[in-house]
Amino acid sequence: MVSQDEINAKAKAAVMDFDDEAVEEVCEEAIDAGVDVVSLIQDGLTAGMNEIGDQFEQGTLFLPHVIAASEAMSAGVAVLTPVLEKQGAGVESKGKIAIGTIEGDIHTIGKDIVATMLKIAGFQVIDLGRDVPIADYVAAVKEHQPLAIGSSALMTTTMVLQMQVEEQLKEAGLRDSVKTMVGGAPVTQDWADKIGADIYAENATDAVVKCKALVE
Ligand code: HCB
Repeated sequence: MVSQDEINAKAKAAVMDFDDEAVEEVCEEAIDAGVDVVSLIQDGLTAGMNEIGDQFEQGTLFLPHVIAASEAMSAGVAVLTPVLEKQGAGVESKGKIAIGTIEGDIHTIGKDIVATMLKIAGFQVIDLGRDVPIADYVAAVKEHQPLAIGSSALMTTTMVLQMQVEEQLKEAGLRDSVKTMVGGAPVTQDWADKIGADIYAENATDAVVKCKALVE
C-alpha cells in the first residue's frame, strides 16, 4: 500500500514536471488508497508549487513554467474537490464567510482551496473572486453580514492593501461587526498583528480551525 509521504512526493514531482495527467493520476491513486487528501494538497501539490515559485524567483524558471505548474495543480485540486465535498456533506451550517483575492492580485489557487475547505467545514462561503477592489469587501460585509471576511495576497506589493480593508471597514463603521482574516504566502502573524487583522491563517487547515473557533 502506498504511503502518504510517497503519494505526496509523487504529487510534488508531477506538479514540478508540469504534467496535468500525472497529477490527476496521483490524485486518483490517493483517493483509491484512502490517504489524507488535505495532506496531499498541502504537503504534495502545494510543496511542488512553492518549489516552482522559488525557481521562478531564482530565474531558473519563467512565467510559462509557473502557468503550466499552476494548471497541473488545479487539475489535481479538481479531482480531489468532490472527495472533499463528500467529506463535508451533512455538516451543520456554521454561518457565512466571505473571501477574495485582494485588489491587484490574480493568484487564486490558495484562496480557492481555503474557500473549498471552509465549505466542507460547514460554512456558507461567499467567494468574491480575484483582484477584488477594497470597496467590494466593505460592500460584502454590508450585504451578507458574514462572521468573517478573508483576504488573500500573494505578493508583497498587494499584501499592503489588506491594511485598507481594515481601514475602510472602520470608516464604514463595520469593523466591530465582522472578524477579518488574512492569508497568502508573504503574509505572517506579525503582519496580521501590525494591521489589526483578527485572524492569520497559514494554510487552509489553519483557516478552518480558526474560523470554527469563532462559532464554537
Ligand atoms: Co505568481 N508570483 N505571479 N503566479 N506565483 C508568486 C506569488 C511569487 C512569490 C513568485 C516569486 O517571485 N517567487 C511572485 C510574487 C513576488 C512578490 O511578492 N512581489 C509572483 C509574481 C511576481 C507574479 C506575477 C507578477 C508575474 C508576472 O506577471 N511577471 C504575476 C501576478 C500578476 C498579478 O497578480 N497582478 C503572477 C502570476 C502567476 C500565475 C497566473 C502564473 C500563477 C497563479 C495562477 C492562479 O492562482 N490561478 C502564479 C503562481 C501559481 C505563483 C506561485 C508559484 C504559487 C502560488 C500558489 O498558488 N501557491 C507563487 C510562489 C509562491 O507563493 N511560493 C508565485 C499554492 C497555494 C496553495 O498556496 O500560499 O496561495 P497559497 O495559499 C495557501 C496559504 O497561503 C493560505 O491557505 C492556502 C492553502 O493552504 N491562504 C489563506 C491563502 N490565501 C488565504 C486567505 C486567507 O484569508 C487565509 C488563508
